[in-house]
Amino acid sequence: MYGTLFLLFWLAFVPVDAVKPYLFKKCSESGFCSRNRHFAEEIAKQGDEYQSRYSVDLESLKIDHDGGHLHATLLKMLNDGTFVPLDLHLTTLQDANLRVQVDEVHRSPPVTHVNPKRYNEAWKYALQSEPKAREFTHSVDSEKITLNYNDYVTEIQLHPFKITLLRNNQAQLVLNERNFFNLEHYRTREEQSRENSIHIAPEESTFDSYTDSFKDSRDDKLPFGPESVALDVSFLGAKAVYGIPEHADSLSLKDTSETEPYRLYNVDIFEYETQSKYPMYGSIPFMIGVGGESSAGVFWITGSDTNVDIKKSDSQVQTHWISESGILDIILITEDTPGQVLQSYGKLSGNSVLPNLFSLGYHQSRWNYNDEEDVLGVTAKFDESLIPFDAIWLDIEYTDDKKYFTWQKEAFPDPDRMMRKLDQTGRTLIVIIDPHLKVGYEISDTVIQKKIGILKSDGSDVYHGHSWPGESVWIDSMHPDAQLFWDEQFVNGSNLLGHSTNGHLWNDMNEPSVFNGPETSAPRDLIHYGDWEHRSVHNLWGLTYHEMTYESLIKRNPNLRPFILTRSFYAGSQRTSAMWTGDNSAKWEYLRESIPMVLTMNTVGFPFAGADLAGFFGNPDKDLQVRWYQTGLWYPFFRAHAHIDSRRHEPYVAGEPYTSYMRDAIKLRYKLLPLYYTLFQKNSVSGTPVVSPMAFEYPSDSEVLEMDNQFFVGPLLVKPVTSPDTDKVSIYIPDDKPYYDLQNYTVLQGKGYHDVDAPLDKIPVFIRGGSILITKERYRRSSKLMKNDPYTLYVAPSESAATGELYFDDGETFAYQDGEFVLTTFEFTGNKIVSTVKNSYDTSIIIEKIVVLSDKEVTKATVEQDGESWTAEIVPQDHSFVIRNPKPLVAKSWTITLH
Ligand code: NBV
Repeated sequence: MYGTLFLLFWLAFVPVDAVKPYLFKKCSESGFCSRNRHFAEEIAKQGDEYQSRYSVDLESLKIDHDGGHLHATLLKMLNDGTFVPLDLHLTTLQDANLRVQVDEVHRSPPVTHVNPKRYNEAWKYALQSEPKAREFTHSVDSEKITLNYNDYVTEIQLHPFKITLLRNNQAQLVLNERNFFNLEHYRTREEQSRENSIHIAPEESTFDSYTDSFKDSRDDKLPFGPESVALDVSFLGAKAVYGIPEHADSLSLKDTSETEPYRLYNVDIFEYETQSKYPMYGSIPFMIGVGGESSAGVFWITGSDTNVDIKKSDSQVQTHWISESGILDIILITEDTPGQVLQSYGKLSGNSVLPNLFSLGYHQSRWNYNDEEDVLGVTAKFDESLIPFDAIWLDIEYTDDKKYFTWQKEAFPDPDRMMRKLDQTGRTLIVIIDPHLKVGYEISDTVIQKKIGILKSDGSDVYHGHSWPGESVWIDSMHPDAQLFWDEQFVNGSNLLGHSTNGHLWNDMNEPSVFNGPETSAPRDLIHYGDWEHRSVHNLWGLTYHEMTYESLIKRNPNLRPFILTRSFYAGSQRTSAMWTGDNSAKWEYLRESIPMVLTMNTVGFPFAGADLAGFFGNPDKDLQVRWYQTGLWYPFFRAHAHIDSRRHEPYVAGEPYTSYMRDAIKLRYKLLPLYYTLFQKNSVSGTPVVSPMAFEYPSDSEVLEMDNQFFVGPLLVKPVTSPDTDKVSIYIPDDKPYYDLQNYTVLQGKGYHDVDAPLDKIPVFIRGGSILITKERYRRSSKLMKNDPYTLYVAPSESAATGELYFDDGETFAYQDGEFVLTTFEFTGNKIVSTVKNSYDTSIIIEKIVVLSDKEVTKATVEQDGESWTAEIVPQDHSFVIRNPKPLVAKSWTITLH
């Protein structure tokens, strides 16, 4: 009786809006994860007594010094003393340190329709091109092989197999230090289950090797049985590790000794929780370790389900990477700073595409704007309320019965006309196209008939499952013919975007989300182009889908930078898309969580990230909404979006004073567009974050390593307010420079914590002394209309000096690749401001105002440009003075002298 009462009580009070844990595998319910954790535990128990089964066969060594390659046989000893040979391949890299690959040499499962090889193509998606090798010299003794190249030394210990990477004679990374390396070689079920089988070591488990006992994946055929690959990597000297999105957790990754590992498996996680290690929509298997004087990166290149365990101690961070299938393919980077590690990562995986400028403005979305009138009505309301915005979004309901590439004719009789009208105020339309294609219309018919969909596990036919439209098939974006078919749907004049140039794309549900599939995704034994099992490409498939859309849009209009938002992503997604953190809730904890999530994306080379403002599920109260706009304006991707059941809450709906506070936040973003664009350009060439964690700016300050509620945007230090009823925040100043309040120019100075006032209308943001901030200040309805607007500079000196940088171009084409851009630096030296143009093109944009944050007495400014000179007026203000209308052309060098 008490039991029943308890159950009723529980049912009544457990929130219904929580993730459904039973849908997702825990490590203990996942064969490969549980087997490898077990293996690690058994080995750890044996300590020094443990005899590793892996050793390098010196006889097999093949070295190509000049080419930068080393091959050797890595022997895996079975119970009877015989060996399974594995191919160990090391490449010393130009843009990083080392690549290590391990594959099975003889793998001969019975011939079926499934590709028998271990999947070895993940790098083709994760990397922008094959990494360049660099030459090395080597020496060998009876215990180890040593490779020398530049400042690097790699030691390969023969038995037990272990690799140590040293830089400047300091060991930074160690592979297999704990002997957790495990590559489950091919063996039949029969061979494995024989009594005293030679294939299963005493320290191994056989749990779910040939079947999957997890309720929703019982049909998984697991044609190759156990095929996991796992390795431990120690970050010596590291105090914190970052990366491996996507998780709704802290920026600094936590120790997992007593919890679930961090799981990387792209899933449609309904109503996700905060501070959790659950898998989410995307995955980037890249981690950076930071500590003291050095930083290191580990890039674990695989497309399959992956779990990462983390163990922290005072002297190091130990990690254990466990993947379901594929070869071992890992790239290691060792540098001084996390910024340099990211730079190397960017050279490998590619940097972010330089965004179309409009996409850095504010986006207004909801599920759904109902028809043309609604779209244009919302646009007009923004204009009436003097709130700028750049893009309006259409979710799945714009289609005819969720058949993508069609329009609901009554609601949207003439999409081309609607886009033309939007274009009149410089606005863009973004429409959703999901990969599930409703069965029974020409698009899905063609996919089925051409067999360019994801195939059933027996390979016979296109797989059918359930999603929003009901029964659906999934286009297989790994298939080259799928690309050709997709191109046709986007061709100029086709049904979706007509002839418009202001239509862009949103790719959702590309994990892929399959309502009736295991863990809300595709069964792992489905088949993709190349006869690869879905199991091995799962995490990278979402990338292939949005890349296919990108290619089609480029073909449609080769000189327009496409904008694509993707929900699922993989390493490399940054090259063609933006991402957002999926279906959050209108609650304070999700506002707080959005910051570490967006920062994490910036630590793995994918800065174009944002979270739905002000929460997807539910209705935000007005304070939360205002605080979310004041936080969201800093996300590289700044979009409001809402669930179909939520009330309308566009910023003009709230009323005063809330609407004004949100308007101020949005206008601040528009004012800062030159900064965001310059930061994106920097990122696109050097991989530096757009929104940068404190730990990346001050890696040797142990105070900031765990900090994920304040950050830098270029020279701006931001501390958003993320709790209700707050009118003060404590901000950490990381150095001795002056920090100028952007609103009133008062100064905070002194390393340490400072309390600052933060009533509801206040956004705590400070310019770091020593910087020049470049802005545009005129109100326009959209970024496109700001194109020729003049600039305003804020000079924030530290010890009478400051510098700044500005990049701009036409904002939408690829002409910048042919040199059509302006890149200029600014330098303030106490009584002069000098602009030095590094690259230029013909434009008449000027500087209309310079605010110098200094109490110095100045009466006159002389401007010199192109051999001419003129004077500009000085207007003194509180804590500053203004140089009014100096009017130099921004695209040519100039000097202003202060008297
Ligand atoms: O397309 C509808 C939604 C979309 O609004 C949201 O942003 C996506 O994350 N979509 C998910 C599918 C249904 C969510 C409950």
